[in-house]
Amino acid sequence: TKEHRFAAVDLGASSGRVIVGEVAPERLTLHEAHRFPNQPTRVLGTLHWNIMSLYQGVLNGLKAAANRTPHPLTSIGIDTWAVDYGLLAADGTLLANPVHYRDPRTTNAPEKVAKALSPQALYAATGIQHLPFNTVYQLVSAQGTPALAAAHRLLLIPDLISYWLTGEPGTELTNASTTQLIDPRTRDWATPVAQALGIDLTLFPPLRHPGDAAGTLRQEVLTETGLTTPLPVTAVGSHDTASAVVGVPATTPDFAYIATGTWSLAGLELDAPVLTEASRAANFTNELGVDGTVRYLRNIMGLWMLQECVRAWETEGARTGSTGSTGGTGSTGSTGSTGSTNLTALLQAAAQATPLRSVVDAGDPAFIAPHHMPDRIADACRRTGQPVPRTPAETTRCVLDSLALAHRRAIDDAARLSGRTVRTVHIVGGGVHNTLLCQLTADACGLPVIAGPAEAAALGNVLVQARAAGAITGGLPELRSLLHSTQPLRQYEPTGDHSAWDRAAARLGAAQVTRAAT
Ligand code: LFR
Repeated sequence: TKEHRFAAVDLGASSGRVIVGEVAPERLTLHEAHRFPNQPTRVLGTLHWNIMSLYQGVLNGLKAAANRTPHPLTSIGIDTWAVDYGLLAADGTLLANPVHYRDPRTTNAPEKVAKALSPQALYAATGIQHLPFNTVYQLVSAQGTPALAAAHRLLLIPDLISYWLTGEPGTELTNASTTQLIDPRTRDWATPVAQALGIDLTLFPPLRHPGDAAGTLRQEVLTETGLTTPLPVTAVGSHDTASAVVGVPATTPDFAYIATGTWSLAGLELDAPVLTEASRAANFTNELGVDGTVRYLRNIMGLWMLQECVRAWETEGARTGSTGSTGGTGSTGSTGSTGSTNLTALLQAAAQATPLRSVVDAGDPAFIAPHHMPDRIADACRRTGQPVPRTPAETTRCVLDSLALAHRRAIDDAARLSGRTVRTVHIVGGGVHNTLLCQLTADACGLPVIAGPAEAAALGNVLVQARAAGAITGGLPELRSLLHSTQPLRQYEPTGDHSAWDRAAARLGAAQVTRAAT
């Protein structure tokens, strides 16, 4: 049988990668062609993505992919984080460097938006959870700026990369849903929302769906990368979380998933949105998925909290001349940090630390912004009358216990609000490497956890391309069963005293304010 090769471009908040997937019926293997750091830069007070450097990383990755194999690639797919965008002039020029969703420019936007449209009406129309950085808030904050005034077109980040590669503009649906400008029932633009907020929907090029053709590589890209034949780009679930959920190796329908990385996205796959007031109050989102599905989930801070702690300890270590209190050097693995902290040693020490000594609300937007993470965690412990962690190991344990607790809460809430039963929890993404987090999640949920694959987003990206090219057939269950039979997975059984998690949750009780309502 014929083997096909697909390049998955997967850009995450801490690194980008180009991964080649080799696909034949019953076979699926991944090779990482190139990985590069994603480092945002603050300029004159605004936090920006280094979009040109990311694009160069994509070109280098495609070149590495072309060199890796004498066999031609069948197509390329692109997925990245959500909500952010570039503005283009009529001639296609990028008018401003895209702003990072962690930039605080949207701080006052929710209040402004609420004056035009109540949070209830906005949720009923879009089903999207309140996150201060949703594209609607970014656009409302940008109103009156020269770049937006001059803009002819808006491209979400994966669509921008795709446009630069092919010259063909489009708006991929799964990611478009994170703008908070899509109606999840019609899976089309929520025109009344845009009108109420003064957002010009004609800025967005027409919608594309995962599996649609999205153009072919421009000659300049072929020259730059050494790729020879005309090569198509295929739209995939261009929101990384959409691709990661395709990459969940579930074999039964009663599963919950946690897509881990910088964020933990925990919830269920549904076939219709839940737009109830209870769902809004619990701040659940209805992002659109591949094949008509809905990603019913809540955003939890994720490994960002640990990455930021490690960054703070390393800065402190550099200042005091020590190598950090965990000592030694080594790989920091999936935290994405490249400093001197030995993450393995830190996680071992955290595993030995007192369980559930203190927990914080890992859904609290107070943890979104960069800097001072250990201090913010200490403050949260103090505010809730819990002991303040004294060492990096204790802080790490606090973060992982808190993430596990938030995973459990999100899965319980999602099941209750959608009337579904959960029997298995799948963890995919970078957090799969964090065995302590996986075990704590199994313990907190009181359910078996199946961990893997770590590169779920790239796999979901490859699978959607492979199906569009006719290399494989079937719906999500068939794609997932291919993952189940080809990818290494690890199962964690729940251990320990389950009631300890109930008591820890109770300590947070009142602190876990209902985000949507505030
Ligand atoms: C994960 C992710 C989340 C989104 C956040 C910001 O990488 O895409 O789904 O809420 O990043 O875009």
